[in-house]
Amino acid sequence: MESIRSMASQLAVSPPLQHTATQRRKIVLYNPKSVFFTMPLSLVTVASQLDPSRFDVVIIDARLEKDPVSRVLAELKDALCLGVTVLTGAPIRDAATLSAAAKEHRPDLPIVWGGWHPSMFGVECLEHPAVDVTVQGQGEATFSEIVERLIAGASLEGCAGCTFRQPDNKPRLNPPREMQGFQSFRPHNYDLIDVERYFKLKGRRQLDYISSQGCHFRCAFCADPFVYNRRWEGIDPARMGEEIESLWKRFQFDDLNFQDETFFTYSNRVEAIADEFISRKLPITWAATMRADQCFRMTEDVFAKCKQSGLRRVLVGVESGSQEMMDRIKKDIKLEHVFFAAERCKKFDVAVHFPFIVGFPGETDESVAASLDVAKRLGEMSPKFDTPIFYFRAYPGTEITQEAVNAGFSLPCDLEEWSDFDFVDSTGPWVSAEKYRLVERFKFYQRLSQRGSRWWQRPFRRIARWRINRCMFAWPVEKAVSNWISPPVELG
Ligand code: B12
Ligand code: SF4
Repeated sequence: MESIRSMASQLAVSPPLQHTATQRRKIVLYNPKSVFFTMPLSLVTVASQLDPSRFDVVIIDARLEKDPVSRVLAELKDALCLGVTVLTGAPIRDAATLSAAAKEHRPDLPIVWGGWHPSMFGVECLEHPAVDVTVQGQGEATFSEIVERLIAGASLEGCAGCTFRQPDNKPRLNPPREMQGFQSFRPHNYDLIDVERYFKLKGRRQLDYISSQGCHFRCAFCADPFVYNRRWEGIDPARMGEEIESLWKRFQFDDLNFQDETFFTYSNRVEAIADEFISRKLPITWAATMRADQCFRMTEDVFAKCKQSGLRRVLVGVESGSQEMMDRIKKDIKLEHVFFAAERCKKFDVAVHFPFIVGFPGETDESVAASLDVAKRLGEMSPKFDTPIFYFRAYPGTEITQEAVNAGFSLPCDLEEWSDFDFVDSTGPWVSAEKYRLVERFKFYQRLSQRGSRWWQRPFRRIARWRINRCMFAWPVEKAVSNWISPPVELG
């Protein structure tokens, strides 16, 4: 890939295309390559806000295309602008390459980046010579205004929630846009994506849906408090019931996967949503994210209603098995809440993902050991519980990352370095080789003891359980055998 840095030096901005007021406009939106086949809801939400009687929106998802760049270029001929959604890490590289190709093809085309990375690095993203505008935070209203200004040939000066390149190439940061009630936006238009293709790629008829944005909490490892200012906005249950029923009639999905950061924010809202599903007799299951303290505060009756309405699985972030570490990362959850949630989910036969994070800056061996111990105890409670363990990465926009920077840790300094900053198989500098080995072996034996169902794994399951119980991972011959029979997949 051509160096992003060298391209930055050739920076030149062309004025946006001038269009007549009555012409129907085409907008092209791009979702970079990534792992998993979650539907590109970021683009669907932004695009749904544009009046369909005035705009033709084309969403191109790199995950669905053999040659995404050619596909985008073919759509650009008469487009008003190109919008790209950008997460931190590898998606930046794809977004940068695509944007450079688009600009070369249509030098007059305004290119807008939105999403989590440009929300935190609005000015820095403009170092890429092809990027003209970046959007910070919620994108619906900001993008609509950008589009209207492009049609009018007006400057983006004062357009809240975005940063843009001025004619002299200097970035201009506009004031932030006040977060708007999610309810006030148009319903999400799933006609903009090929829903059946996602079902096929996921291997199940599972619809992704977002019912709220933001979060009231303050976890020090999460960027949400920075991007959404601890605000939360959700769609009303009645509207959700109507929307989801009509989506079900069209797509006949059997599972609904809520992508909300904190779906269970208000217990009365969750109860009303469950009532909607029950009264409409929707034959679906659903999954969502829930904090352990939210489960603790929720009455058993409401939880029972959730189960009755199809609740299949929740994701409950534990993060650490050490209360001291939980307090340091401002999780505002007690370990008792975690076990309370586990007992309740077990009682109602609801599956749980309990993710952990190890390797926070300065984390002690005892704290890591406490996390492994809690992961072990939760894993033993139900075959429907799993406890994935991730390593802390200094994602931008978080308090812990800021503390690490203050203590001398250097973050990537440009887009190219941020493109290499990814979660796959990587740890931060706070995890020693020894700690890494311990955690990886724990993960291997826990997986083997809980889910090792292949013929050659079965005899090893008891040994794996014995090892987990005693935390004895020396001479991992089972791991060597496993790697020999079924070599780990290399991520390309
Ligand atoms: C689905 C999802 C994914 C999917 C990606 C889907 C895709 N687009 O390809 C997958 C599973 C691949 C994924 C992976 C990861 N994810 Co993820 N993911 C999510 C999740 C749960 C939902 C995203 C979504 O659809 N949101 C709904 C839409 C409506 O909200 P939105 O994306 O914020 O979009 C709004 C604005 O950002 C803006 N906007 C967004 N795009 C655009 C584009 C334009 C042109 C404009 C104008 C505006 C705009 O407007 C939108 C509407 O208001 C979010 C949490 C969340 N609820 O947002 C985390 C989240 C985005 N993921 C996150 C993380 C940390 C990860 C992982 C590192 C997790 C891990 N440890 O494995 C990986 C790695 C990502 C990578 N580098 O490849 C972080 C953010 C990281 C970051 N700085 O970029 C989030 C916020 C979770 C969190 N709180 O930590 N993820
Ligand atoms: S980790 Fe979850 S609960 Fe904590 S601030 Fe982020 S979104 Fe909110």
